Amino acid sequence: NNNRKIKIGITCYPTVGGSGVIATELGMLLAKQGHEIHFITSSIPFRLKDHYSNIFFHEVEVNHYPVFQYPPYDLALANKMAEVIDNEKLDILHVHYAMPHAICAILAKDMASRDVKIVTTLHGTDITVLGIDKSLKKMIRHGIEKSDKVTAVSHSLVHQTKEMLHVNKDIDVIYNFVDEEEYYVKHNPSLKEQYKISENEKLLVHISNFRKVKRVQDVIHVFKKVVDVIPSKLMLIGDGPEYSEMRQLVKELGIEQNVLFLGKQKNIAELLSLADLKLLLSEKESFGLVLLEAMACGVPCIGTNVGGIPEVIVPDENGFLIELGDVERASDYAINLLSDGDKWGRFSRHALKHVKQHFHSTNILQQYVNVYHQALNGD
Ligand code: GMT
Repeated sequence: NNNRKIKIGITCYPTVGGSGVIATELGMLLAKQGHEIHFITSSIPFRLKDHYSNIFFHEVEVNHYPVFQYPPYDLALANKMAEVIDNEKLDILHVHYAMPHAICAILAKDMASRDVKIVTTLHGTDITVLGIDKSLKKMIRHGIEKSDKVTAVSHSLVHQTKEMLHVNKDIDVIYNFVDEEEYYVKHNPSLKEQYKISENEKLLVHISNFRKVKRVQDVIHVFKKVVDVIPSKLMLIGDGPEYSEMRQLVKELGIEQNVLFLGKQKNIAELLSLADLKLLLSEKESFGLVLLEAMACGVPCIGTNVGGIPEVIVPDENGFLIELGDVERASDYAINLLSDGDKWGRFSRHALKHVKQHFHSTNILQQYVNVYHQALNGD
């Protein structure tokens, strides 16, 4: 019966990051449809808002014993999962990341007395980073093969997973989505004033966790070329390992007055709505959720022709693709678009339409529910 309400356990890394966002948003959408959601995580997912009587949170507590060199998070998680499976009579355990979460789920299923079905969603980092690590390859493959259903956030990630790990498992592509109630064009002119962005200036934006793979330095170099020609500002949102280096680079390039480092921020939609262009120039990116967030706020994007980015950006329609590191071309595209108001308007409208057509939360939610039913029916 495909209308029955399902009891779903969800495990993700609940801190900032695309996979945590998707897992949490999905949990909330499922709850709105009447399914019962049990988050099993180390802390309350950061995007979790409001109160729902059918969303529960089970905290994984990791004790630090002097005998162990490392706190056994994975085992504590598996134990908690097994408890929740039995106590709450879960039908599905939906884990985000094969490593370690699918492995924990398999162990939990072994320990529990109910035949819970495991659905694993691959987001990239575990495959493209950990998959290279020989000591983990076998385990990631095991996590995928022993899951009842596996999904990935882009076709590119499916290819990469199959190539790197030699798995035969069917992997369904289910794209990411944004919460339409949160991400839409939000006008707040006073914000521009607060950030001292004047009316004649264009605003470029980049959002990431400032890991090396995000190549924030390329974003800054592109901006340097743009600001030489067009009055503009660059807003950098997020924080991470490369943050200080990037501040230094901005100083060296003499563009401190034009680059705003905001650190981590909430209400991203309001900030995105101020922007004229979004840059994501990563060397690895299995999807690029921030691109969707930008497009949902009517912002055209320039991205690298890497991973899943070409599945999100349609070149010459809602943005442009460049080869990795091609700062020259990216700045040419940026200057061209920012100096042609009509073209920019077309791109912006296409961006809004594109998100609605291909990444609408209602569609994506239905695809996940179908996968749950397939898992339950043994398809
Ligand atoms: O990109 C990150 O550093 C965070 C990472 C995560 O695990 O949250 O993001 C991955 O999952 C997102 C949601 O599916 C995708 O939008 C990102 O492209 C993906 N990151 C990488 O592949 C590097």
